[in-house]
Amino acid sequence: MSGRVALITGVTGQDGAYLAEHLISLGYVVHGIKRRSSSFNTARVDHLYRDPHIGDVPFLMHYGDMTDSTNLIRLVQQIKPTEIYNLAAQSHVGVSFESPEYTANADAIGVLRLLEAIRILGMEKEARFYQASTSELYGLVQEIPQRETTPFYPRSPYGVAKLYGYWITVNYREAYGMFASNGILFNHESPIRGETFVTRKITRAVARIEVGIEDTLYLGNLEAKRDWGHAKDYVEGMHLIMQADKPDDFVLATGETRSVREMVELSFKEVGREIEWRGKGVDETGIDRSTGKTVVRIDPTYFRPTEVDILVGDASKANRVLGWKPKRTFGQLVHEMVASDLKDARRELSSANHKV
Ligand code: NDP
Ligand code: GDR
Repeated sequence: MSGRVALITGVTGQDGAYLAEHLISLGYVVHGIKRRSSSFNTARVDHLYRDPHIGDVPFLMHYGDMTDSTNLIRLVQQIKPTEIYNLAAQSHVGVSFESPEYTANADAIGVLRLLEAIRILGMEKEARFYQASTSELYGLVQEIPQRETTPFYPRSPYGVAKLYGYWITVNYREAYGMFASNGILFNHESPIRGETFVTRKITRAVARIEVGIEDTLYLGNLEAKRDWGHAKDYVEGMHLIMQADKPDDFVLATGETRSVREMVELSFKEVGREIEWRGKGVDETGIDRSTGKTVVRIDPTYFRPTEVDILVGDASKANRVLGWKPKRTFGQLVHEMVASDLKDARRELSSANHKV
């Protein structure tokens, strides 16, 4: 279908990159907002880029920032998107305890800025709006599994900022009749997941230990449980949320939960290593059975002042209304992530050997 123009904030992130790819494959023209940086920050979307000087291209990028209202207004005015996906955020829960004010500015007020841009330009009926809401809204356990009706109890500055983003999206839908929807997405991962989120941190360390670049993986809370899905499945869900007959809020999740400890064990298993746990608390270690070497240690700096113990989502509403369900299994996800990190680690090792 022609005439479909998407604007994605946070296009340089994991979800932004997969979503841009998905929308381009569906025939959209995709505009992405990237932040100015002193070094390159577009690695995840470079393969989508074509030189606009050579004619019409389906993917364009613009400088912008969620903390800059005038910039957002100007971009929405220029691009005239039919669908806006607001994925930009300071998305690291741990970092939000270090930078709570910035997190609130980008993740809470940033949502308001974008909604106001649509309203100021009188585009309430032209542009659909998607807000990247999160299972972190549930925080302290109120109900298992968590669904759209489960009460929120965020446990971090990130979660609290996202709570504002969720409700201001609902409010603009009710107050101004906008097509504004929340996707309440549970954790989703992939080979291009940021290196400091726990799944990628684990698969990357496993690969680097396997090829001999590193010897120890340092982690925080091993007992936290998460509902981990594959990011590619979730960006398809985002698009379906925007094609629904009416705006609404949807949980996207797999319905399965696993601990960080299980994630560690499974990832090492991918390279043929079995982990045995010894000690307790911060003295706990993970030993590689075949070599007797310590490969996992606890570092208290990775513990959070307030933790979310367990997340497991019920996505039956998304399945019923949108026909969405995840296609990829957790086992496939871990396999894909370890394989990709092994490739990177081997490449790094061989380029280091060439330099010697
Ligand atoms: P990433 O951290 O990979 O990407 C975040 C994106 O936002 C990056 O493009 C980043 O730019 C950009 N960004 C950050 N701050 C600003 C700012 N002030 N102005 C403009 N852009 C900014 O996150 P994900 O792709 O994993 O997640 C996408 C969204 O979904 C986020 O809002 C996240 O909070 C939310 N979410 C994610 C889940 C997950 O499991 N992945 C689950 C539920 C919700 P740069 O590349 O320059 O850093
Ligand atoms: P999360 O993801 O906080 O769920 O937020 P993350 O992978 O950071 O943490 C998951 C769990 O692992 C525990 N953990 C560690 N986490 C990190 N990052 N590093 C460690 O060394 C470590 N050790 C243990 C954490 O304490 C936590 O319990 C992600 C983000 O993508 C959010 O933007 C998104 O909204 C939610 O998922 C759903």
